[in-house]
Amino acid sequence: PAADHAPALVIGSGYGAAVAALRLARAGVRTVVLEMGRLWETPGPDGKVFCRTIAPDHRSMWFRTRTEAPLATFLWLDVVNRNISPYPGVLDRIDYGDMAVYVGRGVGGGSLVNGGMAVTPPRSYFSEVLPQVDADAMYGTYFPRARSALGVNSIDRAWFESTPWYRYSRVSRAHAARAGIGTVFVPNVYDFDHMRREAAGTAPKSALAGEVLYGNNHGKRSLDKTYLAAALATGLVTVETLSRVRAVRPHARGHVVTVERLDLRGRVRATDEITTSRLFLGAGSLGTTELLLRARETGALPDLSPEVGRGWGHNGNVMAARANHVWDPVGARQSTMPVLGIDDWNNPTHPVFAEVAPLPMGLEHWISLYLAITKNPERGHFVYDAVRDRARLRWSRDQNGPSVAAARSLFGRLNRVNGTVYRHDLFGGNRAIADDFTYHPLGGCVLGRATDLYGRVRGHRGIYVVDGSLIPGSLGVNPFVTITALAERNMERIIREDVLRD
Ligand code: FAE
Repeated sequence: PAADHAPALVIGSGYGAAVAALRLARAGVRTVVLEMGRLWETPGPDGKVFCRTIAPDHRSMWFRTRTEAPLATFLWLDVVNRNISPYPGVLDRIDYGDMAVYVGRGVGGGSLVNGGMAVTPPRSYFSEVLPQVDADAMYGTYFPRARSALGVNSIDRAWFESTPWYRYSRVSRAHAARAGIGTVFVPNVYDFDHMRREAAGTAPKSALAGEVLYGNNHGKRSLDKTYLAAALATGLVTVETLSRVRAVRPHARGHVVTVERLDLRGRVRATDEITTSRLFLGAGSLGTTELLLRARETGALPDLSPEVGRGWGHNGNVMAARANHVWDPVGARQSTMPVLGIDDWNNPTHPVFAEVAPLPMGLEHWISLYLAITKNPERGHFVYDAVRDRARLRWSRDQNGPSVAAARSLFGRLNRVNGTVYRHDLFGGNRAIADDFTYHPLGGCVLGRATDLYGRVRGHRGIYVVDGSLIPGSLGVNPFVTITALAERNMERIIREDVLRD
């Protein structure tokens, strides 16, 4: 049964939301977390919580009859996707026409499905993106705090150099070196000690069993194991699952939210209202932006800034794959947790930071796969579709031009120097570069525009944005460490100035 009043209410349970819940609870504030997805802790009939990436079942995707994996085909055959029965699965794909966005659903948000890469952006680019934020404080205090609470660790270099599970990374490193381009090791939240025990056969396999995207059964320090576990341990936090927030409006006690309680078939079994003095929006770039846009456009929160819905970007995400020579195998065995990035970010015309991504198919395929993060100045915006009561993203395919050009510049160089070619059979449509989806939605309620410099929503007191929608569309690296660190910074201030002052 729902509490009808919560001193603090957090919507969503991803990175920003988890930080908010923990810091509020540590300050002694009773906090309710509303998450539309389920709690992922009960094993299914196969004894596992999550299904396998290459054999997806109902647990894989959010209310679908067929999976929609980012790599749809192999040798032009649709061998990857499966028919499934609709269920609140852990991965969602939101289609906006020219751009599709993958997000996590469940207690832990994106941390349940992502690749765990825990990258701190280069300070110079962070300052370019968020010049209003004190970089000394971020790099001295909040990034270290976030990395520590997230359980970030690094792969043992000697093991990396010798294990068959990272041959694919070493191959890409050698190819980049031949083109005169450097690589960097990237930390991860996957427990590398566990991974080594997987390799030794003394621990149950997860990263070494192809698990990623639809959840990891072992090894990964997702938020339910870190921030959210610590928040629940205070005894002051309640998480209500299958609870989707639809609307927010003002109320004598602050604000009231309308929550739809879902059943496992996606039907709304009840609609409740909860009032709160402090409302923290952590529903992610798409979720938070949609809630505020709907509230402004329906007149529920009329004084919200015109900036709500603006400044969205996909962090310049594009994917590409190269076909290597038969004498240069990448390995049938591949760990799903990326540990290497090709770092061409200082390239004056085409900056790229390309994660060397795994393609664990259990057989040798000679493919090098990359998730390239590029510097794309284009921004999209959201409009409210009153008929369907949802936000629509305005983003056209040609806005990917700078990203595709940058990726082509980097991978073209790698291909020329190594005598290799693109693979055209992986993304559908016979394309070498996949530019129609992203894993890194950012912006929509940008810090200092739709909110003040700490995420307080402009126009309505007592509403705060804590997630990736604060970041203006581009970060240059994988975003969750920055989302977490920024939430730490903002929550510290909000608790001191707003919450404890009551
Ligand atoms: P997020 O984690 O998306 O959490 C939002 C939560 O709110 C979700 O649990 C939603 O279900 C919930 N929600 C949304 N709307 C509502 C509503 N109306 N009512 C109730 N609940 C709602 O937000 N980033 C990295 O840094 N490194 C990586 O290696 C990496 N790999 C990725 C791989 C994949 C496949 C994907 C999809 C993403 C990856 N990312 C990675 C991105 C990262 O997961 C993402 O930036 C963060 O999860 C965003 O955090 P937020 O707190 O903004």
